[in-house]
Order: sequence, then structure tokens, then C-alpha cells
Amino acid sequence: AAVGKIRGALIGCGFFSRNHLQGWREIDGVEIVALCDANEERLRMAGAAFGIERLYGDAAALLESERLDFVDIATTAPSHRALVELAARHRVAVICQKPFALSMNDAEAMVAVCRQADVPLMVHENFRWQRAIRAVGRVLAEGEIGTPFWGRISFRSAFDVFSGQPYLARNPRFIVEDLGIHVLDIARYLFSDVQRLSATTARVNPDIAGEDVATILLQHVAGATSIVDCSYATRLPQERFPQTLVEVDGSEGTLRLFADYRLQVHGRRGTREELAAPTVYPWSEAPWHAIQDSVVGIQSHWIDCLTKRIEPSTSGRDNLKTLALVDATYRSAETGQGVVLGAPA
Ligand code: NAD
Ligand code: 89V
Repeated sequence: AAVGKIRGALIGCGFFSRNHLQGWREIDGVEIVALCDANEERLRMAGAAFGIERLYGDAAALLESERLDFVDIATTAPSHRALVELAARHRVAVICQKPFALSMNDAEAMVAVCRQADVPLMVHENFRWQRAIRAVGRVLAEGEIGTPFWGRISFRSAFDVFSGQPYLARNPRFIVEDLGIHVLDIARYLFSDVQRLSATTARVNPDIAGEDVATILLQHVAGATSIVDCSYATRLPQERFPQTLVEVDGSEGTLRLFADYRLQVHGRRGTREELAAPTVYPWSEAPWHAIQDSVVGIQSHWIDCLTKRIEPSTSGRDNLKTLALVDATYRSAETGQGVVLGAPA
């Protein structure tokens, strides 16, 4: 490995991991020096595709043998807690894919163990790093439409996510845990933390175990009310996976993020439209462009934070508040009651 570069290792060489590996190649000053996967074939294939020779079937052996500045965990959620704890024991900084954990109890323990070991921890919550979502965030921060009082963040699709990620059809919880988590995080990012929430969920597709529709009403601490709605059962004339559409009404104007990344702002200075489209890399694959670009965005942010020793935007601590919204959504849908969120830790 080149001298002076930040040294990372990737754990989990499955469906999404190639986006991580491509993303790391886009960023100067970082090198993925080793790979780990319990599945030997996937491990070998990723090693061959990315020219990485140091391969491990077991994460404990990886951490024993390699000198690392961070590990990038891209396994599915059931393995996250043990892997984060392992990295913390070795005092190695950690990125962990979403969903960070499947229970608040696990998530809190994972944040605590990294804090005690003084190890930086970021959750790979990349949707707030999509270029169009950043553009919406900038318009709101600059006050162009005044103070937001209402918003809607909408993800409606019938894209077949199950062939690439078969576990999504089998998990008892589906859209809120896998996708709603991203949309709820965008709501926190744009409108502040949440004090109260109510939700309904439904399963339309009879061939999957979990829910594929969720509609969530959020009361934000800064005053806005928002609606987060997501569906994988919505057959539109034009499939727009994985686009997230946004509407915001503010005291001085309105903002609309329409399809195909057309951002319209009607504010103090009149009406304007910009294109907030993702960067398309040679390795980008339709329709994943926006997500792949956001991987580069969040990974660049991680390197920036590691170098400057600052807390990432989607640190473990921050992500507990997004996970609490996932948890509250399921509770509200089950009980038919609104849920009041506790004061953040
Ligand atoms: P996958 O099942 O295709 O790949 C996971 C890999 O991890 C498998 O190859 C498996 O063998 C390996 N693995 C599991 N436990 C391990 C362990 N303890 N040690 C070593 N290897 C282990 O899953 P995927 O679809 O690539 O998803 C991985 C994660 O990424 C999930 O949590 C998913 O929610 C998330 N994801 C995020 C995005 C995003 O945009 N942020 C998109 C897709 C998936
Ligand atoms: O982004 C994700 O986390 C993916 C998908 C877009 C399919 O929900 O799992």
C-alpha cells in the first residue's frame, strides 16, 4: 500500500459492496488494503475485481493481522453489533452500513462501546448525501423560502429490489427498516429532530414477509410538520427508483424537488429552477446513479472527518435518533397510537 494513505478494510463483499469499493477509488488519500467476507467465492471475486490481495474469511483474523485506520462494514444488520464491538476492541475507527442495528438496545450498546474506546463511528446513512437532497438543504439553510412549516418526502416505486437483495423479501420488517430509515433521516436532516410521530403501514405484495408501504406524520422540534411516505407497491407509468421527491412550504415561499432532479424554488427573489442531478461515474449503473454518487459523498465526508478529527454528520450518536423514528413508526403502526419521542441522549 502507498505510504501516507489512510488504510481501510472492507467487511462484507455482497451486493452493495462494489459501490463502496468503487467509491473509495474516487477519493484521494485512502486505500482499501484488505477485504473480508465469510463467503469465500464473493471474497475472491471482489479481490480479483478490485486488485486487492489480502483476503480474510474471518473479521477477527483481519483485525489481528492488518494495520488499519478504519473498517468499512457492509454486511447486513444481524452481524453489525459483533463487528462494531470487534473493531472497538482493536481501537479501529468504524463505518457501519444502515440499518445500524435491529433494536435500540443493540444500537445504544454499539455507540457506547465506540465512545468508551474513543473510536470514531459513522453510520453509512447516505441518502442525506444525495446531491439533490444537499441542494434542498442549502436552499432551506439560506432562508430562501423562509421558515419551513410543512414538508413531504416521498419515495414511491415498484422497482424489484428483491432480486438484488433477496433478504428484503424474507425479513419480517421491510420498507421502514430498509428504506424508510433513509427517508426519515432526510426528514431529520431537513426539518430538525422529531418530537412526535404517528404512522400506518401495509403489505400489498403477498410474496414478501414484511410491510411494503408506510405513511408517517412527523412533528419536528423546530416547528414544521412533515409527511414521510414510502412504497414499493406503487406502479407508476414511469418508474423512478430510487428518486426521493421533496415538497416544502415555507413562510416566504415554496420548494419542490420534482422527478429527474428538477429543483424548483419559489422565494423572495422569484421563481427559479435548477438541475440537482447526481454525478455519473464510469462505473455508475442506471438506475442507481444518485445512490452511487451519495456513496462517494459520504465516504469523502468520512475521510474529511477522520483527518480533522470531527464527528461525522451521521455518527452513531446521530443515527440513534433516526433509529428511534424507525422504532416509533413500527410501534405507532402496531398500536394505532401516536408516539412521543424521548429527549435525545
Ligand atoms: P449481501 O447479503 O449481498 O452482502 C453481505 C455480505 O456480508 C455477504 O457476502 C455475507 O457473506 C457477508 N457477511 C455477513 N456477515 C459477515 C461476517 N460476520 N463476517 C464477514 N462477512 C459477513 O447484502 P447487501 O445487499 O450488500 O447489503 C449489505 C448492507 O448494505 C445491508 O445492511 C443493506 O441494508 C445495506 N445497503 C445499503 C444501501 C445504501 O444505499 N446505503 C444500499 C443497499 C444495501
Ligand atoms: O438504499 C438502500 O438501502 C437499499 C434500497 C434502495 C434497495 O432500499 O436497500
